[in-house]
Amino acid sequence: MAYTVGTYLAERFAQIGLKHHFAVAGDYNLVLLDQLLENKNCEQVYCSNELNCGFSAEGYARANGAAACVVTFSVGALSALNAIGGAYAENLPVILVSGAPNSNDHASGHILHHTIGTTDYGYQLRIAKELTCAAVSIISAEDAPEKIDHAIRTALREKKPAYIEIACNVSAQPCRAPGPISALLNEPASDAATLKAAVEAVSKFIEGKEKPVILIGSKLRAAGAEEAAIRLADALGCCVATMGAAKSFFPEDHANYIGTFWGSASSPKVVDIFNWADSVLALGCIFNDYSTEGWTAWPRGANVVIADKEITKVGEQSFDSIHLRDVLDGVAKHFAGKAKKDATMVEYKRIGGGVTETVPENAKKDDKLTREHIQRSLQSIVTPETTIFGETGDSWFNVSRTKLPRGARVEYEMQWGHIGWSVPSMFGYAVAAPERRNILMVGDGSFQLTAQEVGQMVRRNLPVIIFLINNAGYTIEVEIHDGPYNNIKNWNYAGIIDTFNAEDGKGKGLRATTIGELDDAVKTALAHKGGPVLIECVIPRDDCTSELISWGRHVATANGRPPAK
Ligand code: TPU
Ligand code: MG
Repeated sequence: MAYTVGTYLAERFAQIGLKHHFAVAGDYNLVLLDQLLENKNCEQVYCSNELNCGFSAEGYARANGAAACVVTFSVGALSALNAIGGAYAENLPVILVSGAPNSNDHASGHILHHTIGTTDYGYQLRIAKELTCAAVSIISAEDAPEKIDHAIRTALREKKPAYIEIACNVSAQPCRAPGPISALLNEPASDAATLKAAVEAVSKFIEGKEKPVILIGSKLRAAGAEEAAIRLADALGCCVATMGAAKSFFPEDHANYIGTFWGSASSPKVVDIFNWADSVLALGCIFNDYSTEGWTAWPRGANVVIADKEITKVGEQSFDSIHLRDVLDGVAKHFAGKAKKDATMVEYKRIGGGVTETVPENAKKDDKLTREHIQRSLQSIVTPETTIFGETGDSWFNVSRTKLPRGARVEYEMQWGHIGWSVPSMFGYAVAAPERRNILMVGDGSFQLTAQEVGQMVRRNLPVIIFLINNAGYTIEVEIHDGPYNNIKNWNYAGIIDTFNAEDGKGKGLRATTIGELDDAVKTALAHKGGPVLIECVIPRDDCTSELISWGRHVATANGRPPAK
């Protein structure tokens, strides 16, 4: 079989397990898109714009482990690069492919359309280099295989995005055939001597402590260490909490799980236990201003072990080139059969942790809808097959409060925090995993950025349930710092689905202003076959979680620190 640069790329996509790639057409990538269409194992999925295309791929990578998106030069790619920055922040291997100027036009002095009107076409590659772990430009078929392989291999190893641009006249050029895919998937093993030293150091650290706790961070999945973290928790028997962004990265029904650690937004009793503990094992954690609640809830210092994807830091020592899962398994093995380090768990129970108070709701059908009732409704439909996407805003905290059975997943984008991320990312996730009960919780302000991708859910008949919280503005910003810029134009959100449906769509838009209307809407959504159901939930602007209010105050204080003298 004769390969071209484009069919080579498609073959590599299929080999790494991509059943789909996302695309927006433009004349710099049309021939490339033709080449990609030749491969029947990797379907082309279209998006409404390139920002959404990047986020769709980002969401696909959350479900599938990796993803790709294909856009046109500059006008497309510069929009997609925002989502690629997000994939970098969120540790997701997304391959951004951009069509590029004809190879004869590079360094020719010609001025081309879709460019900034100068004659240097290297700017996009230079920008991409800052936002990816590998960025290559292909202007001849001769070296296309090694450049494509380098970009994909690096992305998969580092769990970061990569960038490939292909001159528009090169994508259909004959190209050598791809070799075995193992060359791209093989990961170097942990350095044996370093691993042994790290396991000894961490084990000795824990032996010297009475009251350790485990804190799970959002890099745990990228490190491939979710299962190993469970084995460590089983071996130690201590309390385990997840950071805000890492919800569902540790099973919530595990006997040692105590909830979210997030300053004043923590689950009940979690801060008490962290204050009482004498040490923290921080696994794949990201400590930023938001996750530490304005630097006030930040475990650090000599009593904290920082264990990341490939580096573990204990006291004065640092160990590199070792996989986190190997470190955790080594430490778990060390403690197997020994007395449990479960003092924090005993204390947690002693102070009444883990006792869930179910406060009965005494609302009536005709009562005005409340945030609380929306959260209860969400909780009532979470199954082990459910994935919830929680957008920036009070959706973070509503989703955070939701209890998850084993198997249920939550997706957040807290490091990048781009409002509007969740709509296209949920679309991409649902393309990869349509069999799951996919639920999106998104605020009105966020929705206005990327609403178009609901149209793509309609186009592909994807059964996504969308809770659209219409609270008349940017409530999260109101809690941090208010002003007229936090007001938004109201939309008929439920009505928008008719626009997306046009003559052939099967989406449904519903509006709930009372408790009874929401209950009916949720029933309708569960019974709906094919296509998304958007439930516009109308609540007052100030009806938000207490977590948002207290967290917002801390963040405002951190933002407002005067410049150091
Ligand atoms: O629950 P609620 O009302 O806070 O959510 P909603 O309505 O989605 O409002 C979100 C408000 C918000 C803004 C404007 N959250 N963060 N921002 C700042 C921001 C601006 N632009 C982007 C791309 N991302 C942001 N996070
Ligand atoms: Mg809002």
